[in-house]
Amino acid sequence: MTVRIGMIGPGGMGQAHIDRIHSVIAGGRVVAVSDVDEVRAKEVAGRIGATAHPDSASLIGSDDVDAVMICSYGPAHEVDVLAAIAAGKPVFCEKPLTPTAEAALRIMEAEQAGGRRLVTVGFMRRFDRSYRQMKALLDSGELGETLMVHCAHRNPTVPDHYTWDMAINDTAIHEVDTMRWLLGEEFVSARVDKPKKTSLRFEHLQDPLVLILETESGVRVDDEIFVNCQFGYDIRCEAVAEKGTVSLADQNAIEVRDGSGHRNSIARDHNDRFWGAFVTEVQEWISAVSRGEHTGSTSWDGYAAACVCDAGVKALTDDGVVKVEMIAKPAFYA
Ligand code: ISE
Repeated sequence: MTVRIGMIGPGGMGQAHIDRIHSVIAGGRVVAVSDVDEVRAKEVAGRIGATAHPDSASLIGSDDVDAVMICSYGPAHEVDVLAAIAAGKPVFCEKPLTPTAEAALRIMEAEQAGGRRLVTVGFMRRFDRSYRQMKALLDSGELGETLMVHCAHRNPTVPDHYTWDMAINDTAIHEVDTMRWLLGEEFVSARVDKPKKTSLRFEHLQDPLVLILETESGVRVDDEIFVNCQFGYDIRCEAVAEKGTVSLADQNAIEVRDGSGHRNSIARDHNDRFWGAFVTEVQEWISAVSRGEHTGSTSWDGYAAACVCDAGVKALTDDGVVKVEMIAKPAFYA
């Protein structure tokens, strides 16, 4: 069976997913698109032989669409995720599921009322080979208990529409989810350290910043967020355990040795660095949809990440440690 996918918001991320689905991923085809920019929807639809819908509601309701992929702007996600749940269709929603925990809670309530897990959140790092190897080692217990994790998330730059809070709820949210998954526990508090700011980009951003999180058992995670670092897309992670450490290695495929020295390349963006993770993530989602199953992160993961980000955003404006407020995990997501 070919899963007929309706894509909402085929911007950069959406078009990268379309390319993957139509080239290396099996079992799915994007048959419908919609976008707030109708010209773009028609252009993308024309290029891939899909139908352009005038709006997301008509795409979700279409009998030709089996499953929905949402790649639009974060604040637009809630209404479309709720519509997909109401239509009983599996929905893959790019992160953040919603920019606030309150909105994610409404999604969880609707999904539970429908009685079926339909929502998958696009937290692709869980599918990255290196993070998976790191998790397998930590879970084996060989290094003892994990005590601390040092992360860095550096972007060469960010677009003009990037607002001050996005450092937490659009960028650090990746580490928030990946660390919840890696450590298998929830965060209880957040604090933000604000170092000297780079002069090379927007005045309205605290860039860089360091988000410091603590888990239920006391593991401390620090996450350097530097979204205008200029030089490349640089993702680092080192877990410190009782008997050793484990880190992500450099992700370069080749090393060059010549008259200028010995060097390797640095990824330019997330599609470059996490290409393999995106392919595995979307392939697993399409395969699960065709079997009538659910895979990947749930609405609970989207909600839990939003709760931590809400605390992080508060810690960015107020000083000091902010408690993470979260409901108890519903049995539906156990
Ligand atoms: C962007 O939305 C992403 O998801 C990227 O992975 C992240 O590095 C970037 O900071 C975000 O703005």
